[in-house]
Amino acid sequence: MASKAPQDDPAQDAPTIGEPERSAVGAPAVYHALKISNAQMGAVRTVRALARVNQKKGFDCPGCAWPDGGHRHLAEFCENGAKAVAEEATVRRVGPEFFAAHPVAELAERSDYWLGQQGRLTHPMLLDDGATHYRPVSWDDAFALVGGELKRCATPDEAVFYTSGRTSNEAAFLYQLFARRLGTNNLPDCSNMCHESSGSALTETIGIGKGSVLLEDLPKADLIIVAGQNPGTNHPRMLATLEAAKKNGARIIAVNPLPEAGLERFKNPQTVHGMAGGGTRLSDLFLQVRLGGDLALFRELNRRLLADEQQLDRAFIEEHTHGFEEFADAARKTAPEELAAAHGLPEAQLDAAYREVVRAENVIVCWAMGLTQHRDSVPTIREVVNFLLLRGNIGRPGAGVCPVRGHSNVQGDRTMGIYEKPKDAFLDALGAEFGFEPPRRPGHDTVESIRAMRDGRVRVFFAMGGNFVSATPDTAVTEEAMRRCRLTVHVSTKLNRSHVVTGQRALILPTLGRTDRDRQASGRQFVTVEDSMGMVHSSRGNLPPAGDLLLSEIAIIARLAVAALGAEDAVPWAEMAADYDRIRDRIARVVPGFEDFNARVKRPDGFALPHAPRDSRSFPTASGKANFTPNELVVKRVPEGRLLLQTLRSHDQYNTTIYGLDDRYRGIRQGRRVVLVHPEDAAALGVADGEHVDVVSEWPLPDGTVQERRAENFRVVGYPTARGCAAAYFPETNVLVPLDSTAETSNTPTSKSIVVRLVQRQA
Ligand SMILES: Nc1nc2c(c(=O)[nH]1)N[C@H]1C(S)=C(S)[C@@H](COP(=O)(O)OP(=O)(O)OC[C@H]3O[C@@H](n4cnc5c(=O)[nH]c(N)nc54)[C@H](O)[C@@H]3O)O[C@H]1N2
Ligand SMILES: Nc1nc2c(c(=O)[nH]1)N[C@H]1C(S)=C(S)[C@@H](COP(=O)(O)OP(=O)(O)OC[C@H]3O[C@@H](n4cnc5c(=O)[nH]c(N)nc54)[C@H](O)[C@@H]3O)O[C@H]1N2
Ligand SMILES: [Mo]
Repeated sequence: MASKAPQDDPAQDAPTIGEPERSAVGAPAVYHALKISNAQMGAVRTVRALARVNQKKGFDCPGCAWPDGGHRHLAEFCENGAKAVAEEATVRRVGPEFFAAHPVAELAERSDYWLGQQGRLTHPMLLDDGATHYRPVSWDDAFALVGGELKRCATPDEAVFYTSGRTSNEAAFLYQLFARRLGTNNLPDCSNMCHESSGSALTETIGIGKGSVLLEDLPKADLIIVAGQNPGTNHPRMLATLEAAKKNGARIIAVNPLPEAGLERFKNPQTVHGMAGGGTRLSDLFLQVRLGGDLALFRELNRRLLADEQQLDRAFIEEHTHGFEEFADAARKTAPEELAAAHGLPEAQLDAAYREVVRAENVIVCWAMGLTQHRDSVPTIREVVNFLLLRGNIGRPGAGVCPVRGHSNVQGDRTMGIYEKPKDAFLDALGAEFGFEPPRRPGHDTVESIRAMRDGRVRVFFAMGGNFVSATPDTAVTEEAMRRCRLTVHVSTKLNRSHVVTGQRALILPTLGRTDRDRQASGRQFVTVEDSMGMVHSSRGNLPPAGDLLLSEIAIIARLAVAALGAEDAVPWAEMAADYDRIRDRIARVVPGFEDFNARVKRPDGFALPHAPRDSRSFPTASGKANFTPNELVVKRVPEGRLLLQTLRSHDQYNTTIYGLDDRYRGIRQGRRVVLVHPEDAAALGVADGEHVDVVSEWPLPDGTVQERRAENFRVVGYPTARGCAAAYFPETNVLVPLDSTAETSNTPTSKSIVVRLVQRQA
């Protein structure tokens, strides 16, 4: 299967390579952000928009899910948050003239970068059966069309309803209600490709799939381990928190195959010292682990702790945990040599890491995609929990699990019921509130949805945000799956690839973003979001909407529901859409922790959702205690002449949204088709820095044959990554990830461990 990657940006093929940087943020970062913002918004709008990011009366930053802590002051924005705002608040527009000028076949040849640069969507657009161009359509006709197609489905399970993680709590609640009112739990979301492994592992071990620390815990920690995360690019505001923790005496260990600049040193743009001086050194120890080696690393630490009885918190283990003996047996039995084959770390570094662990009273482990997107991600995160439980590091100040979420409301969407496997208690409450019997059959997650579309079992694909075609694995298979649908519908702010790889008919429904003012029948509205630490607060857009025709996500769902279910439906859709307080009244009665929602969310800093392990060291698991788990270690064997490839983000992108072509901290400019390889691996493979290669992934099939996938024309960059491990950007490399290559239990695509070989291109 050859990838036909859009090659319309000549710059994409001409990367220039310099030295990677040794620190993150500081003056150049602010300058870079303002440059992008001014180009997109103009100076006046830039100041107006950025002045309201994360302010008490402003909007929640559409960047990441890191909390903002309440002490927000005017100049506090981060570079990548500013880019996210500029991308949405741009003054460029994509209207009917644009679609008249560009046939869909031409747009399909464009890159996500080009498509995103065109501006905000302004009109509902329809691509009719056999048509070459999108044409404008009225909202009423659009809703009638979707309603009609949904009625044509033989069962409600022939439709899927995808969500990306920017959707507000109120819109998410209404959206899942609509899907379930129709009769399906087919609610895949971006979380299936993101922190699903964290949710699976944490639910099983501590009884709740969310992190157990609050922002105020980080400065109280003695040791913070940051594993599989690149906060300098993806959660820049976290660096200020780490800096504060450091000032309070915390030690930091970075666990990563790449030496990421943001984890080395931080120059805080908000302080004189940060702007002018050398900044703060962050990591005290850098463990350059192999891809997928974290289970082995934490197992090694656990083995050492178990051999050192005085290091264990016996009182906590006795009172609060279950399964200790079985876990301890398994851990004691694993041979250090076997572990070393997986993590690849020298003995001296393991000794240093162990010393940091035992001298710390309170330990927090933070992680992101480096831990969640491997085949053994769930056992890996369970092993992290074992590590914390051994010393009682859950449920006390300054300690705990800290999965760092991606999209700004991805955690809230799940809390609101965007989940293909809802709990009975949630469905019971939802059904009782609205007087109907919700479906109980589990629905499709993201990977299952693709299979179902591919096999003709799903005929209508509906997306609330996101860019399904570019975010999912196995691009060729996913594109074919989309094409097999009768109707594909996208509620979107910006043009992307999912709009141009379509079903028989396709709709683009333009919507308000975070920054846009939202006015409904009862007046000006606000929405709410939940950050990575379970804090709920309001978000209020302040810019004039990108066009007169835009509807809010909530209005779109409500009007669609009336078209599909009839005006007599038992759910008062129109009333809820007219005044979002009425949606919050319902959420308050259905979702635990949201009692008195409307009153509490008006507090300036919002409120914290309950978290039993954090609040009271009680663990709502099957055993009623925190569960130790005996995890099997499977060392990933990479055949001779092959590398393990991770697919990751550059500094100038937000998932599939490409802001620019630089990855400044890694020293790469004006190009994205690069593959980072250790110089000695490159030499051993007979390829040279600067040479162009095809990256070919190899996936063994049950019948003994090997399936190949190819991503063409990548420049080899010699880079100090861990030996045997390569790195390249997604979405260009999604073609390489086989649909069936997913994590155990969580079914997350293995975007961070793909076996590849590099094939030289003929000059
Ligand atoms: N500016 C910006 N911000 C973002 C995003 C964005 O695209 N741009 N995306 C948002 C989203 S949805 C998410 S989920 C987060 C993603 O945030 P991250 O998880 O930081 O994103 P990635 O770029 O995938 O980086 C993965 C990191 O893990 C390391 N890693 C890879 N494999 C392993 C491994 O096996 N072990 C260890 N220990 N480390 C490993 C990589 O070298 C890299 O440093 O960021 C969010 N914030
Ligand atoms: N190979 C590989 N694949 C990956 C990953 C990886 O590391 N490697 N990471 C995975 C991860 S962690 C994630 S979260 C997914 C991301 O998957 P998605 O969430 O599906 O993708 P995004 O690129 O974030 O979606 C961008 C689009 O969302 C729309 N949008 C933006 N804001 C709004 C809004 O307010 N409302 C609406 N309705 N639309 C809006 C815009 O049209 C924009 O084009 O990708 C996954 N895919
Ligand atoms: Mo994500």
